Amino acid sequence: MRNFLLLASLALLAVLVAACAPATSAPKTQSFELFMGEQITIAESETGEDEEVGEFHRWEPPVLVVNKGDTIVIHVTNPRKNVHGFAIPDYGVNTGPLEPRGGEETVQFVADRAGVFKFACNQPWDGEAGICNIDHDFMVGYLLVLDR
Ligand SMILES: [Cu+2]
Repeated sequence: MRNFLLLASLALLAVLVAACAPATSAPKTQSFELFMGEQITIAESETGEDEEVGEFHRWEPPVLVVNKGDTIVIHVTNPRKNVHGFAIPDYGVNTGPLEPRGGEETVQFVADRAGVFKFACNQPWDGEAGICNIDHDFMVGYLLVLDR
């Protein structure tokens, strides 16, 4: 009886370990909706009134997590008033310029290398031309490609 309980316990433990182990599923297609977000910052002025002191931009969502081997489809939109663009240089992904107020592009690629890959705006700031914004260098995010 004692041996039976021991074997039953070991079998249960094996089932639990298998259930908790990371899934090794087949590569799949993962789709994302990404856009250039904007946050307006308000602060109290010297007169005590609230005033806008800045606008900050970043990609939303700022982090994408996928598995190595997955096909990644990213639909990128630009709802902002200036031109922006999306690029993942390490993967050779680049939308080119996205027109203000609704420019969009879809990129697709296979995440064939694991690691952390930065994505960014590909349109350097030019205030007079209405391209990007002064906080261009902060318009970054990260693609995390998990090894299987
Ligand atoms: Cu930009």
